[in-house]
Amino acid sequence: MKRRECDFSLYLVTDRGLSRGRSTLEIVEAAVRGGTSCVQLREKDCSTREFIEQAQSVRDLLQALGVPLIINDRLDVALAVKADGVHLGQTDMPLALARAIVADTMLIGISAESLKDALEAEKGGADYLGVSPIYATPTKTDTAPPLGLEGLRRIRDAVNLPLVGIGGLNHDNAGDVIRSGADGVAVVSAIVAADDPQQAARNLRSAIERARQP
Ligand code: TZP
Ligand code: MG
Repeated sequence: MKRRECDFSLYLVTDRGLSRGRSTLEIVEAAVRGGTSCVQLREKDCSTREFIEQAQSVRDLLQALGVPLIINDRLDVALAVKADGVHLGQTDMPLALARAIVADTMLIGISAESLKDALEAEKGGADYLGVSPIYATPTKTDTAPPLGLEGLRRIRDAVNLPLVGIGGLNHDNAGDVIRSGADGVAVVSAIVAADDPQQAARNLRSAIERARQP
């Protein structure tokens, strides 16, 4: 996958703690079959060895399905498994250092929690922004205050990069996020914790496509 070719429409972020006993691989496959276009593997509590093994199996699955894999936080893991990208937050490796390591071989996504973050990330050569959080969410509580749709619109008006909204999104509000200027909708619990992750992804994708109609 070349930089800037990524379809961010429906962006799944994994979370093994919310998967109700189902494997990450199972959730990812169901999500992609339901219309997920991009997957971020997010592992907060496992060893580096386990993270790499998990990333290799998710990468193999996603390659077969033609969907890009982005690794959360860990550039070393992303490089080791030849992922399509890495996603960095405001306290992770600085964008300039990550870009110096990967040059243009890998997508770099940045979490923007404010307009200032967004402008800096664009200037620094990010490939896309996770606009975070749109709404407060129990899935991640150490976040900046929610930006809401108004905050998302302000960022949309100021930057040209692809924007993916995240935080408290589901099939009821996904359309609002697209109509407020996002290129995609990122979710954790709406797919990972759903009774039927494939159907949940399908419902989200339909809401996204409906919101794109003129
Ligand atoms: N970054 C900002 S909010 C969030 C992340 C990883 C969690 C989003 O989870 P959910 O369940 O989709 O609200
Ligand atoms: Mg991070």
